[in-house]
Amino acid sequence: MAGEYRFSFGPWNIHEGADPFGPTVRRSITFARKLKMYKKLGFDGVQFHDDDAVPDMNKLGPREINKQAKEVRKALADEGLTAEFVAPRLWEDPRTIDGGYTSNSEADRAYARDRSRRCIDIAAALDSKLIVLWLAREGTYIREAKDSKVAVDRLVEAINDMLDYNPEIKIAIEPKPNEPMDQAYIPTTGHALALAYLTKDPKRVGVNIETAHVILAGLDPSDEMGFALAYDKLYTVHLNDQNGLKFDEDKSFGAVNLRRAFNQVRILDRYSYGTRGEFVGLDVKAMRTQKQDVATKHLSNSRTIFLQLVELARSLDQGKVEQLIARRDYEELDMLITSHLMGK
Ligand code: 3MF
Ligand code: MG
Repeated sequence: MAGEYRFSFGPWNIHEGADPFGPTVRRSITFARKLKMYKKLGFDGVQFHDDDAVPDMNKLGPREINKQAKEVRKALADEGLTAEFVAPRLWEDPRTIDGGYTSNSEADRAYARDRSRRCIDIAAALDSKLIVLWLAREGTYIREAKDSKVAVDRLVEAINDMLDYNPEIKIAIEPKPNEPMDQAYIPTTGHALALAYLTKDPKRVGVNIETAHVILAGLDPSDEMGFALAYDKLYTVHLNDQNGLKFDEDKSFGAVNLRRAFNQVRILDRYSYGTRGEFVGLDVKAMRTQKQDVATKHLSNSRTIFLQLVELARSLDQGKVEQLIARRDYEELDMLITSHLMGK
């Protein structure tokens, strides 16, 4: 059944290995060289931050931004690749140190909204209609620093501004409960979808669910996906894995908990995820210990695991599952799933 799904990742998923406690351990690979790796690794889609496509965009006017983005579009076409989404990178600028859309400073909020419009321009130039909003610093280190009610009003205002700016785009909010902030304002799928319904065009606002972020919130990734699917709002996913409540690890998909990965694949496959053009997106990092020449295995391995789990989801004896559910024999169902995952 391989080939039914299309996979994507972002250029930041091939990286130099720096962490908060140590410098880079691998050489940088240029964006042009990364593009050449996509197809070989089995990927058709490229996820972008706005400045992955147009570096130094803050120094450029709209015309020059558009010109550079068009060049990237050409480079993608030459490789047979599609731009899946563009995300405004709002968390690195000094003006967004305390959040962009929810900053207490009017001037800084204006910057965040302006940058988001430029991001939308880049998406249009790349022929993508999807904007991902990871609300990195839209939260606080201490409760008293911002007003949480006002923060939500401001998030709605910012999203409305984007929806007005380009009537073609859809926005996928990527919830995450913490890191870099102590508390994020939009920590879960439920928060993101509730926010969507406060905007002026809820039909165009959905979610990007990342496995690790859900685990950090103490929730189950496949249940969060089911929630979004019930609302028809699962615009994309960031599959990876996470070993409990620590820093955001972005491990290879299925590397920590195969059964949890199986259940994500099972719900996606059951509800025909991907058949309306959605990509299976990965957001995975190579281990810091990985050597240069083998530092893309986390990507191809995650894809392989996904496809193997699709086979397992489809070969599960569904009749047996239903029988056991009818009998309420969940102990036996538990055993059936574990045995199936062990190939027994
Ligand atoms: C952070 C993330 C981000 C987002 C990316 C695209 C750097 O935990 O997951 O990756 O996925 O910014 O929105
Ligand atoms: Mg992510």
